[in-house]
Amino acid sequence: MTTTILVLNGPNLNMLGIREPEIYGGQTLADIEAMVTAHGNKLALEVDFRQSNHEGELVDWIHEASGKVAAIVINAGAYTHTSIAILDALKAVGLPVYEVHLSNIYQREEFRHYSYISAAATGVLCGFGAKGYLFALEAAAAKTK
Ligand code: CA2
Repeated sequence: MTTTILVLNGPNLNMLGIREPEIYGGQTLADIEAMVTAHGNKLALEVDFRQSNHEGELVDWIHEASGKVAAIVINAGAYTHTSIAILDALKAVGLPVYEVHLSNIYQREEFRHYSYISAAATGVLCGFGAKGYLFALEAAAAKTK
C-alpha cells in the first residue's frame, strides 16, 4: 500500500521565484514541488502537493485527507498568523502535522511570530528555505515506519 503525504501551501506561495527572492529564495513553487516529490519517492512516500489562495479550500482539503493520508505538511502562508479555521480543521482530522515556513518567522515582523497552526503541529520547521519541506517529509516517514 502506498503511503501518501499531503503537502499544502497557502496564499501567495504561487508567487515564489517571481517576487521577493531575497526573503523566499529563487525557486518557484513548481521547483519545490518537483524537489519534494522526488525526495518523497526516495522515502517510499507519495506526495500530493497543492496550493490555494483560499482559506476554505485549504480547510476542505484537510477534511478530505482524513483516513487517506499518513500526515500533512503545511505552509499555510499568512493564514498561519490568522486562521483559527485551519487550526480547527487540523485538530479535527487528528493526523500528524508538520508546519513549514521558508523564512525564519521569528526574525521577521512581530505579527509573524505567532502561529495558530503550531498548536496542532507535531513539529515546526522554519528558516531552512525549501529544505524545510524535505525535513518535514523525513519526520513524517520516520513516524510511519
Ligand atoms: O516563510 C514562510 O514560508 C511564510 O509562511 C510565507 C508567507 C508569510 O506570510 C509567512 O509569514 C511566512 C508568505 C508567502 C508569500 O510568498 C510570496 C512569495 C513571493 C512573493 C510574494 C509572496
